[in-house]
Order: sequence, then C-alpha cells, then structure tokens
Amino acid sequence: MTSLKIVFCFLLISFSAFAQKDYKLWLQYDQISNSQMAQEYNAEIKGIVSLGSSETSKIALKELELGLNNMLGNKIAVKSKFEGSNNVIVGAKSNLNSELLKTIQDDFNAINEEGFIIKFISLKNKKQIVITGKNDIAVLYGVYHFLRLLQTNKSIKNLSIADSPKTNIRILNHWDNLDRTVERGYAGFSLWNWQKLPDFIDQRYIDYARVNASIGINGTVLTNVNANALILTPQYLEKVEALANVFRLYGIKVYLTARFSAPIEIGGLKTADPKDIAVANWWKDKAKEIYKRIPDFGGFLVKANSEGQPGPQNYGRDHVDGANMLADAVAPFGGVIMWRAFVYSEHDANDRAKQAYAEFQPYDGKFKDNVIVQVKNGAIDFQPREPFHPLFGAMKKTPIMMEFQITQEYLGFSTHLVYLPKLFQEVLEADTYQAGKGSTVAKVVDGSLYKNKLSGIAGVANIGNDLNWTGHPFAQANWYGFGRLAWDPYLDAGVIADEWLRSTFSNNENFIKPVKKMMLQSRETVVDYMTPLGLHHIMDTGHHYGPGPWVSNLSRPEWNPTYYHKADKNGIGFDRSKTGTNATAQYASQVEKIFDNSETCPEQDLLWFHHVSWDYKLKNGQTLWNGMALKYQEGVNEVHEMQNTWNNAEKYVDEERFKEVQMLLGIQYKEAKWWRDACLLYFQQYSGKELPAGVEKPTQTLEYFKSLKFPFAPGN
Ligand code: BDP
Repeated sequence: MTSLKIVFCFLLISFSAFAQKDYKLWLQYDQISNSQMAQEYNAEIKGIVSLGSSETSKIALKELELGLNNMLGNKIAVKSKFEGSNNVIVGAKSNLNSELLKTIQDDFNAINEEGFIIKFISLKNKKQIVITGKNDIAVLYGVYHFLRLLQTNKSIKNLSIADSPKTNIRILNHWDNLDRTVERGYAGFSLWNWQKLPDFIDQRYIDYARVNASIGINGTVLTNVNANALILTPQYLEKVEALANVFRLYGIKVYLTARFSAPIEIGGLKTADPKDIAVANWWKDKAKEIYKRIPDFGGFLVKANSEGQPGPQNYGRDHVDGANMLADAVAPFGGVIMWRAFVYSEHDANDRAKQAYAEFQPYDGKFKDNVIVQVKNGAIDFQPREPFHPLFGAMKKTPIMMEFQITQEYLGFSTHLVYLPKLFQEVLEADTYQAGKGSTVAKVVDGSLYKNKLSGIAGVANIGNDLNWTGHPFAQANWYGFGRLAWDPYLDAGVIADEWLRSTFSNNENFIKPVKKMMLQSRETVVDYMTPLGLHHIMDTGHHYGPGPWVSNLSRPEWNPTYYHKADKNGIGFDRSKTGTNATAQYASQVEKIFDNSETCPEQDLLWFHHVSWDYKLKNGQTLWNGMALKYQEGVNEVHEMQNTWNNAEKYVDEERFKEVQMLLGIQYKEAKWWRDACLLYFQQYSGKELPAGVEKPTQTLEYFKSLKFPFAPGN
C-alpha cells in the first residue's frame, strides 16, 4: 500500500469509529472504567443462560452478550444449563423450570404483561441473577434495564427489581411524508425508504427498533398526520408489512395515519361521510386487508377537520361519528383509534386556546371503547412553555393520551440544545384538580385517575436519516427521555438526564455534574430568550424559525404572532381571564382561580393569561418592561454559560461529538441574541422605554431583523 492509501485507510477507520459513537446513541456499552464497579460486575456475572428460543429471545441474548462483553472487557460464557453460580438467567415465565419459578413466583404478581423482574436468587445454594417477565418482549425490556444498571455504574448486588410500564401505548408519531420529507423534521430525511421497500431492509430499521425497545417504546405511527391516502393502497401496505415484520420482534406495533377522504381518493367512492354504509364498509374492508398482512397492526391516528384536513364535519357529522366509524372497522382485530383533539377554526372568532376544549369536552362518554383522544400538552401548539391543556382531566369517561413534540419545531430546531424532559415533567406534574387535589396530568394519561382501560403517550419524533439520528447530539436525550417518561410518567427529568449522560458519554462525575446542570437549565434558557413570562407563538411565519413578533399579515388571524402577544401602548399579553376570553374558566375552579388573577398567576404564565401594563410590577420589583428585557438578556447569558460548561467538558468527550456540540452552541448563542434583539426592538415601539442597565444594545436595527427571509428552512 502506498503511504497515501494508508493515511486514507486510517482516516476512514477513525472516521467510522467516531461516527459510530454518534450513531450508537445511548447504547455505547463502553468498557467500565470505574475499577471498583468493574470488579463487582466481574465477580457477579460469570455466565449467561438463555432459556428462550424465539427470535425475540435471540435478540435479548445477543444484546446481553454485546453489552456485557463490551462493558466487562471479556467474553462471557453462554451456557445452555445453569451450571455454576453467578449466571444471568434470561427467559420468559413459560420457559422457567418449576424450581426456578418457585423462587420468584410471587414477584410475577407485581408486574403487568409488559413488566419485568430482575432478581438475585439462590438456587441449590448457588447465587444467580434472573431476568424474566410474562413474555419475551418483557424479558427484552428487562435485559435493557439490566444493561443500563451497568452502563450507569449502579451496584447490582442483591438486586430485586419489578418494574412495569404505566401506560399501554408508548408511541412515536413520525410526521414523515411518502416523498421522505419530514414535516417539522430537522434531522434529514425520513428513515423509511419507500422506494426500496419491501425487499430492501435497511439496517437502520433494525437499529431503530432496537433503540426504541431499549426505552420501552412499543408503537410507531409511520406517516404524517397530514396524511396521504396512498399509504393505504396495496402497493404501500406491502412495504408497511415489511417494516412491521422487523419491528414486531422488538415489541413495536405499526400504526398509520388515516386520511379521512381515503374512500374517495383511493376507493372510488363519491363520499367519505361516516354515516354512509358504503363508506363504513370500505373502512371495514380496508381494516381486514391490513390485518391480513399485519395481524398485530396497532390502528389509526387521525387528524380530522384541522388545518384543512378532511373530516366528518365536511358531511355535517362530528368527531364522534368519524372516530366511532373507524373504531368499528378496527375493533374486530383489537385495533385502536387515536383521534386528535388539535382543532381550531378560522371561522371561529373564539380564542384559539379555547376551541379544542369547547369542541371535545361535550363528547365525553360518547366514543367507542377503542378510541383514545390524543391531546397536545398545551392548548396552542408545542410552545417553549404552555400551561397544561384544559382537556386533561376534564373528560372523565374518555381515555386521553398525551401528545408531546420531541422535534423542536418552536424550540430552535435541531440546532439549539434544549433538554425537553424538563418540559414534559412540568406538564405531567401539573395538578388539574379535576377529581380533587392530586389529579395530575400524569394520572390522567396513565389512566389511573379515572381507571381507563386505554392509556398512552405519543411523541412527535425528532428522528431522521442524519448520521446521529436527531441532528443535535443532545436531541438524542429528548428521544431517550420521552421513552423513559412514556414508560413511567412519574420519573424525574434529572434522573433521566443522569442515565442518558452516563450511557451516552461518560460516568465521570466531573463531567456529569456540570453537564447535567446545563441540560436541566436549558429548557428555561430557551423560554428566557424566546418567549419569557408567558409570551407564545411569536416565531416567524410558516417555518417557525427565528423571531417574528411583527407578523400580522397572514390570512388566518390566529396564525399571526400579533394575535398572541397583543402588544400595544398600554401593555402586552393575551387576556384570557374573566375580563378577556375567559379561557381560565375551562380549568377546574381551583386552577381557574389561580390563573385568573394576575397576582396569583404564576409569573411564567403571566402574559399567557393577562394583558398587563408595561409598568406592571413583577414579584422581583422590576417593571414588566424591565423584567422582560432582563429575561431576554438572562437567556443569552445562560447560553454563554452553556458554552463555557461544554468547553470544560472537552477531555471527557470524543472529539467529533465535542466539536459538533461546540459549533451548535455557537449558533445557539448567536440566535439567542437575535431573538433578544429582534423581540426587544419590536416591543420597544410600544413600551416606548429604554432598555434597562444590564441589557446589551441590539446589534442590528428592527428593519434588518424584519428583512430576514428563510425560504428553505427545513421541515416546512
Ligand atoms: C403544528 C405544525 C404543523 C402540524 C400541526 C399538527 O406546525 O406542521 O401539522 O401542528 O400537529 O405544530 O397537526
């Protein structure tokens, strides 16, 4: 080989070694560097005994081998019987022999169908570790949990864990189009290569299923809510089937979005009226056709009569008619309809924030058993901060599932580091008071508040075909955190950040402590430099990239930022109290009382619920104008802090990921200043006041910021 070739090969090898780190997400399985823990693991784990023979048990065994061999740095023996002690015995309940079963029989009472047990037992006086559950998928979850304990350097001595997911449907919503563009996607194109399917199974599909299983995700909606009926044609269903065959082994069910007008577009019918027998039959036949191919097909997600999508209202029917008609079609096969409550109309002069509740709440108790209503976390649209949606807890006879957005449509795309589990946790912990104190949103979505049979959490995916899946290395944490919270909505965002950092980067405390702090602060930081004090939806038109508080010329009034901030000479904010649109009345009275009064309303939501004067006194004694300007500045300063934190982390991180994050934080810093300057210059026209001391002078004029155009912003 010439020396040039050698250099080239070296570059190639080192490139792929680095690139793999990014690609491997939180399943790095780096060798344990903490000698004390390495010693413990090596003493406690001598062999693996795999008791299953299904494809899924083979996957579990392979994962365990991969993880243990890499982390322990030596090859762990795989045995067919449990000879000796300190084996990790893996197998579902039905594969355990009676002796083994006897030792853990009672533990099975503590788990549900998807739950797992990890336990130290003594068998014929020999210590063993058992990982089991009621089926192979549950065992796979247990294997990932066990590996996570090692990845995060937890002691495994005398383990006794019984853990079950608290929700039934833990699902990603891909807003992926058939041409592979991704609506609100910032990590490349869609993973689904429809042109090469069904014959070509991209390794990515397998890796996707694997990482999702590692966090307990059990469903995926492959297609955009702004649906294309073609996905329901045989040509595409064959491709969907191929994906379902891959995902099934990892416990992931496939779902599709159903375009309500499909009976017309691909069925040749004249109408899609849900009360028309031919239409109902068309859907029944379609369901039959799908289930013939995919016996465990999950069901449909539907966006109807929302933002121009067709729906039952086109025929004078309502959401109940539409949802129940589809529910009947999938019910014989155990399918579910996830019907979205994201509705608002340009013909409705009512406050947009009130419309979903006004329309859906009266439907309570009218949906069929296999319908679950999917509600966004807040009443507008995935803003950096929104008070919880008033529908949570307000439908006592209807299961409601959460829709979070993992992709950062309104939070700086895949360019800004924003750790979303903080946002998710804030919403899940919110008390709706709908069934008395303690009626948290988490209890609504896990079904425990009203004892629903169905429950679920959906997350709009931030995944694309970028090498690192999510565009920003730290956006991987949002996927991870979503999965962990879908499994257990009571988990703490700090604990999740800790797990993720250790599994993804390093267990070194000098790295973990500052970087975790940075992650946990990052959500408040984005609120500070974009939409402090309850401001919302002031992003630029269409693509939602960058500030656009001045936009007021869109055809639909409720798409204009000016509709939301209502800045004028007298002040700023949307009066949703009794003196305004009375949106506060949609909450339980205890919550209503708090939100309705500007003095008791949490300051973080002030301008969401109240229009207050520029001189309004904030809790810290500042006037609203000064306080707001200082918040914008604080946001910018905090991003600068993040840069410092990251720069200090250099020695704990591989070069490639270090540099990526460093560059992205550089952009975030620039853009935080852009947000600050553009918003303050614009609002200053109304406040007529000087910037307070401590706020940097804007770098450009308002006219300059208004002139910026982004015709090719991604995801639009
Ligand atoms: C908004 C997005 C739009 C989606 C819509 C939805 O801007 O692209 O189609 O929500 O959730 O956030 O249906």
